[in-house]
Amino acid sequence: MLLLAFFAFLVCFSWSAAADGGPYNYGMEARSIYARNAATDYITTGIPISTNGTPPLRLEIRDLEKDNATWTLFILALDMMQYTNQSELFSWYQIAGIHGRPFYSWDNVNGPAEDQGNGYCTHVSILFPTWHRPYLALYEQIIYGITQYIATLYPVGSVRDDYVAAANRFRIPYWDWAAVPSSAHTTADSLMTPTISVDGPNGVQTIHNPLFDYDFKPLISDDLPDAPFDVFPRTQRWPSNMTAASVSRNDQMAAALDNSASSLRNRLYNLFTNYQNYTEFSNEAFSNSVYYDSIESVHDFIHGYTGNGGHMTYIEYSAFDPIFFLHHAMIDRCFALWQVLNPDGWIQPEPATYSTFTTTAGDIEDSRTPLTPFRNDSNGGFWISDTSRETAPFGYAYPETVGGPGVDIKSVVTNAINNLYGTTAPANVVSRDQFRTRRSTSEVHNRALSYANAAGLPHDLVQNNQYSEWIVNIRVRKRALSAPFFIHIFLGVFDPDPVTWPFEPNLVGSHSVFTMAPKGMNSCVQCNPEQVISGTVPLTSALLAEISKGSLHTLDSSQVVPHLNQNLRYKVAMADGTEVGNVDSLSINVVSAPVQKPDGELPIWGAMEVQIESVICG
Ligand SMILES: [Cu+2]
Repeated sequence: MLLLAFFAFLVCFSWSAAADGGPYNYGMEARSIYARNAATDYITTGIPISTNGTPPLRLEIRDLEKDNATWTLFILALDMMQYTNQSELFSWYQIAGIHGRPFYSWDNVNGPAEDQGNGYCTHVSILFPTWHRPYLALYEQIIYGITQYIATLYPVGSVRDDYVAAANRFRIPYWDWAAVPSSAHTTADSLMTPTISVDGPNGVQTIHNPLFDYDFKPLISDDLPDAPFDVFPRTQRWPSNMTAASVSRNDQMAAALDNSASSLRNRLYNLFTNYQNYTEFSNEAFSNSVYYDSIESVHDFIHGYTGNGGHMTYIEYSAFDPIFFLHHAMIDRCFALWQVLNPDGWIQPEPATYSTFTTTAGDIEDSRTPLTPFRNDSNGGFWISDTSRETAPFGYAYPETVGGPGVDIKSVVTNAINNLYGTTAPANVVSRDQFRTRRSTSEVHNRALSYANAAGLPHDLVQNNQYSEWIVNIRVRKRALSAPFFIHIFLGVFDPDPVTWPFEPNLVGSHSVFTMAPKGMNSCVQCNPEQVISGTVPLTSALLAEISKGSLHTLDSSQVVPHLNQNLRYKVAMADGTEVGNVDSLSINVVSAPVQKPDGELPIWGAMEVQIESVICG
C-alpha cells in the first residue's frame, strides 16, 4: 500500500515536473474507469436536449471561458481524451484520425480497397459543409460524455450539482477568427499557452494545455509518414524547424492572423452577402462563374495561416491539432448562418473531385450520400446531408441561430453579420458620418479602422446610392505544386524576403492552397490533377486607405485601374518561406461591382465586371 502510494507520488511528480505540464491527476484511476465504461457502439446520436427543448449553445471560445465550471470540464475532457490510449475509438488519436492519416478504418467502416489511401473527409466537394457537421457532432458527443463523468467526481452537494449542471449545458466552442476580437488578438489567448490551470475534482492543478497542442503518445512514424510529421513528437504551428526539436511559434501565427484579420472579415462579409447558391458557397471548385470565393476557400486560409508548415497546413495531418475543431466549429457556424439567409439553398448532385476512404473520385455525390463513418442507427445506416441539414437533430445551436418564440431569426442573423463582420466593411465605411461615430476597442480593430480614418473620405464615393467594390479573383490547380502554398496580394512596396510577407503592412490578403503532402497525393490514383480551385482577396478596404492617404481620389475604374496596374502585385511562396516563380495554371484578375447598402440590411451586389485581366507577379 505504502509502496503504491510512493509510486503514485513518483508518477505525479514526473508529470508536474514536465516543463509543459502533464495530465490532470485525479488521485484515482479516473481515466481507466472512464475508458472501461465508455460506450462501445459509436452511433452519432447528437446530444439529447433537456426538457424545455431549447438546445444549449456552441459559444465563441472566449465566451465559454467566462463560464468557469463548463470551461473547466471542457479542458479536463480534452485532457482525458488526449491521454487515452491511442488504440481506443474515442481517443484523440482515433477521432482526429478519421479526417486524414493514418488512413485506417474507424469503427470498421470500410470502402473500396483502392480508396483507402485517403481519410474520410470530403474536400472540393458539395459535401464539404455537411460531412464536417456529424464529424463535429461525434467529437462533441464524446467530450460531452466525458464532462458528464468528470462532474460526478466532484464532492457530493452543491459543488457537484453545479458541475453536473455545467456538464449538461456544455457544447463545443468555436473560434471566431473573423470578428473584431474581444481580446487583444484574433487568436484566443487560451490556444497559445503551453500550460493551463484548472480547478478539477482533485483541486487546482497546472496541466498541459490540451488546446495548445497534441503530444503523440507515442508518435507512430509509419502512421504519419511524410517528413517532418514522421519526427514531430507533437502538433506544430509555425514550426521553428523541421526536426523533432521544433517548437510552435504561436506568436508568429497570432501576428500573421492579426495582419490579415480585416481581409478575412471582408471575405466572410462578402460571402454572406453575395453568395446565394449552395454549390458556389459550399466548396472551392472553380465553376467558370464570377463567384470565385467559397466557405471552403476561406477555411483553407485558416489552415494555411495556423499551420504555416505545421500540421494544420496539410489536409491529412490537420485534425490532430486541437485548433482544428475550434476552426471547424466556426465553419459549421458560418454554414448555419448562411442557411438561415438561404433556406432553399441545397445540394445539387455532382461527381466527387477526390476520393475519400469510402468514395471514389468521379462517383456522383448528392444529398443522400452516406457521410461515413458516422452511423446514425444500429442497422448500419449513416448520416446523410439531408438528415444533417439542421443542427437541431444533433442537439446544439449557435447564439444567432437558436431562435425562440416570436424571434425573427433572419433579422437576428442579418444584424449579427452586420455587427460582427460588417463594421469595417467598405459598405459601412464609405458612409463617412456613420464611420466617424465608431470607436475602436482593440489593437486589431484599430488597424482595420486606420484604413480609412486618417484623412477622412470624400463624400462622393457613394453615387446614385451605390459605390464600387473591387475584388482580386484567384484560380489555380490545387496540385500545381507538390505541397500547400500561398499566393500573397500586395498593394504598394513590400520586403523582398518571403518570410516577411504574412506580416507586411501592404499585404492586402492571401490565398492559401490546402493540399495533401506528397505521399497522400500520390496514393490517390483517380484524383484529377487538373482540378482548379478558386478564391478571392477583397481590395476595396485597401483602396479606401489609398484614398485617405490622397494617392487615389475615387473608386471609379478611370483612376483605380491605372493605380492597380502600377501598384498591385502578387507573390507565391511555400510554407517554409521559399519563393516560387512561375506557377502553371495560376490566373489572377480584378473585378468590380456596384453595391448598395440599405440601412440595417445586408449589401446588395450588382453584376461583376472584369477590370484587369491579369495581375503582374511582383
Ligand atoms: Cu478543415
